[in-house]
Amino acid sequence: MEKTFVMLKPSAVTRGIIGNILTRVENRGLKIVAVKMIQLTAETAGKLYAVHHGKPFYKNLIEHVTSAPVVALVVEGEDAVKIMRKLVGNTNPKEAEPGTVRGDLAMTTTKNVIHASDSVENAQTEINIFFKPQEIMTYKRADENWIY
Ligand code: FUP
Repeated sequence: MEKTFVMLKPSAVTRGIIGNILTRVENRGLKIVAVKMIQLTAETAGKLYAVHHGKPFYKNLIEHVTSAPVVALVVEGEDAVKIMRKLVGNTNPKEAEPGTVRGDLAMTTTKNVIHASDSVENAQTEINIFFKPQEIMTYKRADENWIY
């Protein structure tokens, strides 16, 4: 089983679409093993988006993700990183396929409502930024034998 880091951005929290997005994750068969709502500081946002530091959109991005609370999650499943990325869709919602979170629920790249790690290595780094090991749960979904 693989773990990935997912974050519902202020554009999701303030629009009241947390449930809509989490339902998609759960319905797919992925398991939510950690969840918390937090107000990001510029420092934590800077750690998550370190690779983008200095890019033209960086300031807007940090401003957006610190503008209201976010919901941070650890999501587990077979190939969880790849599956979450497909579920999330293209970075630019205007290019994202219908059926994806961004393709159904967003209009602009800055306010594209969700983040999901792009590799297993980055997933581990990002999980460590937001969660202590004891905050990540282990349990069996009742429908696990029917998912796999
Ligand atoms: P993604 O992995 O799809 O979230 O996309 P990136 O890691 O490339 O970008 C991270 C975030 O930076 C995006 F979610 C939104 C922001 N961004 C922009 O605002 N403009 C861009 O051109 C690229 C990214």
